[in-house]
Amino acid sequence: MKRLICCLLLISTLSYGDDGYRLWLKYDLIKDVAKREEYARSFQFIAVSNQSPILMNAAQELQLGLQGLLGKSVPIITDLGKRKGGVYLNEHKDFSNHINYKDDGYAMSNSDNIYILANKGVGVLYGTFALLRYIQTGRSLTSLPLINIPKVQYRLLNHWDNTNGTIERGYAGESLWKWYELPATVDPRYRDYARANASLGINGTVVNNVNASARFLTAEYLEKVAALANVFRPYGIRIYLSVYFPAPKVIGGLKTADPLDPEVRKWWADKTKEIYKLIPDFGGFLVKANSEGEPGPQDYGRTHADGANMLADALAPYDGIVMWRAFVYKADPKADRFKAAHEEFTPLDGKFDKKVIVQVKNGPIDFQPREPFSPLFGNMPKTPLSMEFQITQEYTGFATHWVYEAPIFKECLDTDTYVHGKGSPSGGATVASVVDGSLHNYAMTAIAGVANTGSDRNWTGNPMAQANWYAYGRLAWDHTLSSEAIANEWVKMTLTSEPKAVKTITNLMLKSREIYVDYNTPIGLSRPWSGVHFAPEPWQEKSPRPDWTAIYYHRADSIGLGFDRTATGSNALAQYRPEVQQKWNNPETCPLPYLLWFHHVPWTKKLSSGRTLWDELCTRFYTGADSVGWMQQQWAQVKPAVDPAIFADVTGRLATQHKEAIWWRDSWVLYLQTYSKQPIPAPFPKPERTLDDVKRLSEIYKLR
Ligand code: BDP
Repeated sequence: MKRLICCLLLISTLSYGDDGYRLWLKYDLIKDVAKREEYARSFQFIAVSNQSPILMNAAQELQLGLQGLLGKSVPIITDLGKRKGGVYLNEHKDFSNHINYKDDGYAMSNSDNIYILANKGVGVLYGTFALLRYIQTGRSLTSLPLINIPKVQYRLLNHWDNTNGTIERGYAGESLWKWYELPATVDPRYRDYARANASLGINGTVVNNVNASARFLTAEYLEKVAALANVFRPYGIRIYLSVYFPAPKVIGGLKTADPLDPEVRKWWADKTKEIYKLIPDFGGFLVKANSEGEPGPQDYGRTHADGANMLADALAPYDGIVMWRAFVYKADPKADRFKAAHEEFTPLDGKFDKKVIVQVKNGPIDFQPREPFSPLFGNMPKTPLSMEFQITQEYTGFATHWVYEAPIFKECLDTDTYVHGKGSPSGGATVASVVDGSLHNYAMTAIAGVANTGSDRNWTGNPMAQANWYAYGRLAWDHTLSSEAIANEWVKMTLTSEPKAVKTITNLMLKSREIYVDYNTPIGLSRPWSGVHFAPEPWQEKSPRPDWTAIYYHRADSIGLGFDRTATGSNALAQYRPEVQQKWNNPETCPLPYLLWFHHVPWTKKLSSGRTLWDELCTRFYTGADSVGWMQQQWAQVKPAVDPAIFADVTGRLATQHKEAIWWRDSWVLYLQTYSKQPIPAPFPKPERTLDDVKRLSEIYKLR
């Protein structure tokens, strides 16, 4: 009896909160009865124009959503007849006069029925998710968007996943792909992954790491990849593979991987044929070559274009593309890594096959918390360029720190490259206009995000990082959406619809990136030094390569701080248009967020803020770390409005973030002080620990 009471007590105290698995596709019952009834009147049935797998997926998703949101079971019917008061999911190629076929668009209208029209089934699927989003965010169905077309054609996730289940720079568990079980066992989770991506309009996924294993091109692994492709296909998602350039040697037994060697070319052509036999809608290849020790065409005296064009030739009979990465730099102590991609790629403009797109990271270095845009954008008019963003938080605090990334993506996309010069009538040539092809009339357009998903039950480790996957996908579809609108939408769909809490959380999200930059890399500092990229190590000076040390980037000395990239230094600024150079060239007028990216500034120099460099740095480090305390207080206020499990999870992560923000602050301040020789300005207290203390702390993360 006593044992029974104990058991009952235990059960009653266990509360199972939201585990985050459903992401933004939660479909919980709308609490407002009147609103529910109003919506319900529009959903007497779901009619489909055909029963293709993709249309049936759309219909079933809508059925699932309506069941949850409205508590109403809505039948799926295959003949609309003269029925009214329902939804008609209509795929019809004749709409091509109105909706761009190539671009997966859809149209919606609400009259006697709600109509979702598209040329392709996938367009209907996207429209269906948009309709659900309308309901999830409590919007009226009378003003559905008439036509909605994605601005970019290929919208991809890049997974940096390895054969052994690890993920390069992944912080949410193991890989989603269970290679050892595939193809016989197909985890139902793959379908939920596809649903989530389709809900955003993501239409492609590269399943393996850019530091690729040749294993993926073996017959054994291609079968596994094909099993995944089968799950993704009815959600409009094509599969792509990262390839290891010397694969013809490693698994083909050839003596060379020279892209101009006929046998090598034949090997790739045969391999590609084999792939398309298994995966008829295979998307193509992603390649990291001659970068960070990865082999490539330059090993044979050939160019990036020679390598890319060879793969394009192999893909010629099929509807596939080559995404060739521009992330390259060499271990040259005299060079500025900033300049490498521009130097290697601009001479090749116009030399790439029409099936090749060059994939460029948003900044010239490497996914820093804040970077200027890559000078390649705007300087390759004859070569389609695609954007590579990093969603996984390699440099923005792993799965612990709360950093909403939409402002990082937007900042880059909205920057003017000044290709048209100043005050041009076309109103500026933004990075987005390069990426969406409108600036140079690119024949194809693409955008990629390095995924932050993993095997953690909630997909992204930190529940708040789901918003980054979401924001990337929404911006890949439409880069004109604002960070705020996307955050607001995501919060309502994922966390709460209580207006005050929505406002508080949206505000937190919008401020989170700037707060992170302040305590991590303010005023244009960067930190791509080698290692796991977790612990602060601004003192790191030993490495096999100079550009894999910290001192290479910040250049602290007794005079000042920052990398001189003007004509007196590396002159990287010359890679930008004159108008951009003008903005950043003069340390007096260079905006503070970019100052140390381009200038070596004396410690005592007065900045536009009215403070000296040293005082400004300290102010940023201290207010940044303090602001995490503010984030904690703000988050505490939304407790009644969000799920208890998610609330507790984020509360814990914020506590760690606060501790680590102070650690970053102390590390930078104590280290830089050895050069500046300046006191910590009032009113900030001196760090409670010494430089040796913080160094010891960072060493812990290197222990085996
Ligand atoms: C860097 C990562 C490294 C990647 C590389 C890349 O530290 O793990 O392999 O980028 O993008 O940011 O290839």
